[in-house]
Order: sequence, then C-alpha cells, then structure tokens
Amino acid sequence: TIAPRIDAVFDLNALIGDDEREWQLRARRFAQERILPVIEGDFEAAHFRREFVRELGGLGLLGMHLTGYGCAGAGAVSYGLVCLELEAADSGWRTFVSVQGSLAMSAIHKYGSEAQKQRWLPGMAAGELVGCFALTEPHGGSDPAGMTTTARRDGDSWVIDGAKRWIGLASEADVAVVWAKVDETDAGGGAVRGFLVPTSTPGFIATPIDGKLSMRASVQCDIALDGVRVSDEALLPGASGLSGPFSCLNEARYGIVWGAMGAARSCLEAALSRATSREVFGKPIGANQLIQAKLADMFVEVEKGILLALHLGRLKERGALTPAQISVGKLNSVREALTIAHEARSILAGDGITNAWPVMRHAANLESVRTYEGTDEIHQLILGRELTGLSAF
Ligand code: TGC
Repeated sequence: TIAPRIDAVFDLNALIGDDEREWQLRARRFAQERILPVIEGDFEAAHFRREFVRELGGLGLLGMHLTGYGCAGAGAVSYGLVCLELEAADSGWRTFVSVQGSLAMSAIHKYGSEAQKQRWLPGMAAGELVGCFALTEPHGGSDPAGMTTTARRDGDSWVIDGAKRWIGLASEADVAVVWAKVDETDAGGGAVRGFLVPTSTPGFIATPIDGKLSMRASVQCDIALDGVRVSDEALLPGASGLSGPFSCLNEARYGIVWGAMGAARSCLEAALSRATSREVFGKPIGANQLIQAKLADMFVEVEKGILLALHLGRLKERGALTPAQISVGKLNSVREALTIAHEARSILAGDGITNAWPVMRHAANLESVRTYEGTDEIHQLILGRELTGLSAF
C-alpha cells in the first residue's frame, strides 16, 4: 500500500474516474505482486524477465490507449496512471510498456496499412510479439535528422543499411520499426520513412549493450543493419518525414511525465519510512526540522508533478496536447524525480546506497530516463524556441 499520508493530502482519487482508478490498481497489483519481489535480483543480474510480457498483455496494458486490434482503447489518464504504477516499481518495466505500446505499436497504429495492423497489433497487444523502435543512431540521439541509415529501392524490395543504438528490447523483439532515409529518387524523395522489419530478416543483428549501471532489468541494444532486404509491404505508408517518429516520441514522452512521478513517489515513501522509524539523538530523525523540510519539498514536487501530468492527460484526451506542453512535463517530472531520489538517499544515509532500499536503483534508472526521449537540454531548447520564436538547434 502507498503510505497513507502521501495519498491523503491531495485526494487524487477525487480527480479520476472509477475506470481510471481500476486501471491504476491493476497496474499497482502487478507492480507489487510480480515486479517488486524480483526486481532487486533482476537488476543485480541484469535480467529481463520475458515471461512478464505475456502477463502484461493479459492485463491489457500493452497499447492500452490504442483502439481496435485487441487494444483496450483506454483514456490517456488511465494509461498515465499505469505508467506511474509500473515505474514506481522500476523504470525498466515502464520503459518496456512505452517501447511496445507508445512507440512500436503507435507507429503501426498511426501509419501502418490495414494489413500491417492486422499482422502485428493483436499479437503485440497480447504480449505474444515484442516490438522495438529503431530511431537513435550511434552518433547520438538528439538530432534524428542527421541519421545515416538508408533504404534504397532494389526491384520490388527495399535494402536497408546502417546502424542504430540504445534501442530498447531489440534483441527480444519480433519486429523492429526502423527509420531510414530513402534515396531522393525513391518514394518520399529523400525523406525519413519507417519500415517494419521482422528481426529474423538476414542482416538484422541486435546486440545487448553491456556494462549499464542503469535500467539493468531492461535491455537496450546496438543494431547492425547490413543489407537488410524487405518487401514493399514493410514500408509504413502513412509516415514520410520526421514528424512520423516524432509523433510517436510524443506518446512515449507523455508516459514518462507520469512514470517518473512513480519513481519519485517510491523514493519519498522510502524516505518517509526511514524518517519515522530511525532514531538518532533520542528521537525519530523525522522529528528534526531539516528532515521535515526535505520531506515537505519532495512531497510538494510529487504532488505538483502528478497534478501537471493529470492536466496534460486531460488535454491529451481532448486532442489538445501540444509537443511544447509535453516538454514541460517530461523536463519537470524527470528532473524533480532525480532530485527527490537524491534527497531520499541522503535521508537513508549509508543504507541508502544499498539495495535494501530501492532509491539508488531509481536514481540510476532515472539517469537513463533523463537522457532518452529528449534530454533535459533538448526539452529546454524546445521550450526556449516556443517562448522566443528563435531556434537554438
Ligand atoms: P525538425 O527536424 O526540423 O522537424 C522535422 C519535422 O518534425 C516535426 N516535429 C514534430 N512533429 C510531431 N511532434 C513533435 N514533437 C515534433 N517535433 C518536430 C516538425 O514540425 C517537422 O515537420 P515537417 O512536416 O515540417 O517536416 O525538427 P525540429 O527542428 O522541429 O526539432 C529539433 C528537435 C531537437 C526538437 C528534435 O530533433 C528532437 O526532438 N530531438 C530529440 C529526439 C529524441 O528524443 N531522441 C531520443 C529518442 S529515444 C530513442 O530513440 C530510443 S526509443 C526508446 C527505447 O528504445 O528504449
């Protein structure tokens, strides 16, 4: 259960519907009963627990905000609450749901042909198939316009050459949404286009990246694309240009706005538990003004972050959410969650660096969350451009 004092001050339940609460509790149960008992061991062993994928599918959490093709058609707030509860357990599992539902499935749902949707989406919603989203390249993720992966026409086929990096779940995936620049003379005339590449295609090699000190219960990969030949049916017909992948990033960034607040809430809970149970100088450390000030500041940012996420969710449900608003949320949620994790660690003192508490794991994970889907700096510059009308890119 969530520390009652955290839940009570702002009555979030009063702001959400019964169906939204049901989605939230479904995800919370999975997080608490399935993820939490094993996560410290999985993080330590760098183990991705593949069997959870079908369970998440069975709960309807994969592509839950999409309609048709076995997807639940849930609202944006319901999806956000699910992200919050999963990331309260571990960012790796919220990341999986984001990559599968917000990136890979969204790309197919938004831009795929009817045949592509029928082929991939029901299995992905059920957790029988895994997807990944191959946009970022080894030279860096901030400027996808500079991508060097190409797709050229060869008879009735497309041949894709290049490399991708930091691609979540690529070595687990059945299908990769690969973004590549096509030749000037081909369909789209030099634009970035998306291809649905079965990962069993010769020339597609995904290699998990070793040595990560963050997101260890999740998988991120290098992908080599060496003369990968796919048929015309692999081309996503509805996307031409970077607005295609960027609109999928909007979906994933939206989930992070909520998710990071889940990690932050867990860190606050840990700090609160410690503050009321550990005694120093003859009284609980939480009776000290300095500790209370830290707890109050952490609590203020968790509540502000959740209320902002809820506001953005309601805008999204009305079709009124803009990329700049998503940048406000992504920048704020992750930045504040990291600060909260660091403050919680200080309240836990030496024990805070051990895996007896989840705080260092969350802090380490949040370093990845801060970096992917647009770094802090990218979101600052998106907002700077919004405010000044001047692009710093
Ligand atoms: P520019 O390159 O000029 O714009 C190109 C076109 O895209 C449109 N656009 C958007 N459309 C929808 N939503 C957005 N948020 C959009 N942002 C831009 C834009 O209107 C234009 O359309 P058109 O029709 O005129 O061609 O881009 P820009 O100058 O507007 O933006 C530059 C910048 C820096 C904001 C953009 O490049 C950016 O967002 N960079 C960060 C990219 C990023 O987040 N990369 C990390 C991806 S994470 C990942 O790949 C791993 S997936 C997760 C996992 O596998 O674990």
